[in-house]
Amino acid sequence: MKNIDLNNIPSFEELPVGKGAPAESSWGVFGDDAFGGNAALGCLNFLTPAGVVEAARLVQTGKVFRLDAKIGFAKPPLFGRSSVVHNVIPLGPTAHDDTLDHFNTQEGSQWDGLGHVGHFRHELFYNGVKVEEIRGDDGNAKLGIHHWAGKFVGRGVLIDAFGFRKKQGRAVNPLAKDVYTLEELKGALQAQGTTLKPGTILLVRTGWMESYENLSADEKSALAPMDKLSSMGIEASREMAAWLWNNRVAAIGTDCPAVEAFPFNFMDEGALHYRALPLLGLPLGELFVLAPLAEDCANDQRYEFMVVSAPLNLEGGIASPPNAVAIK
Ligand code: UVW
Repeated sequence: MKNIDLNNIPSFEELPVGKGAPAESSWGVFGDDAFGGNAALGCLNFLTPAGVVEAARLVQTGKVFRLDAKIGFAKPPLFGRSSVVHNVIPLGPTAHDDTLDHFNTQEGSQWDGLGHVGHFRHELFYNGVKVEEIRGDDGNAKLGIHHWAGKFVGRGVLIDAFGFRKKQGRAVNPLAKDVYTLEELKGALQAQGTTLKPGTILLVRTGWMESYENLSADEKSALAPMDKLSSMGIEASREMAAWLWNNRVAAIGTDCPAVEAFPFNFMDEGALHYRALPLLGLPLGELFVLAPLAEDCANDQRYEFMVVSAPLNLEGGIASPPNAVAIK
């Protein structure tokens, strides 16, 4: 495994560094050999043992906030994904197993892994991994979610973009397509008195989950298909990608369906999904539960905490429920 000097990471403006790597990509920064190496971690390389120790120091009240929703909360799941079926199987008079049928790792709260989305023009995934390597006999060995299974721990920061906009007296409807701009995120951070430090797991509250939870069953069904869904999300610009990279953000998790506003044009190279996953190796988190955490942060004015996320230890996995908690 290549030893990475975190003090010597190129700035966004200096990217790319790898031979033949696409513009605005971090390919090669974390090593070329993704097998068991650092490249499979992408920006999770910004999470270090020293960062974990520092994050643990943020634990002061002992309050724990679960960041993923109950499995099956989205009825039906968004984007036409399959509905999970939970079966309790009697083993004997007083014992049981249980199984989950049709479980899609992105049916609800999720981290998008680096095998989820490749770059449509380059036809390559993060660090130049080919689609055959994701789907073929390799079993997604290079970019599987299993690489993240014991790595996703560090300092978390919440940007309450939803709360910030409401405080300014501005209208906000998270269920309609609209963008939280980079300037807004910076403004919210400043208002909160929080700064980004290298190796931050950044959480951004858009308000989408609470708005969704307030809908009737029929309204939830109506908005679930890909061509019906709309959502607020964060700006998907070069400047946003540069800001995230230059601040050494390790991952970004949000409470909306796509991190960026939806719908977005899948043939637009400027979409955050392309900027983040195949180009920067930045994990994207969606449909997180952030409202209770935001309320607590507003109460004690502390928007930083420890995040512990244990993605499924699934060899070759494409995505995973975050299995995450924030600890304050
Ligand atoms: C979409 O943008 C379709 O979201 P996901 O990352 O869940 O595929």
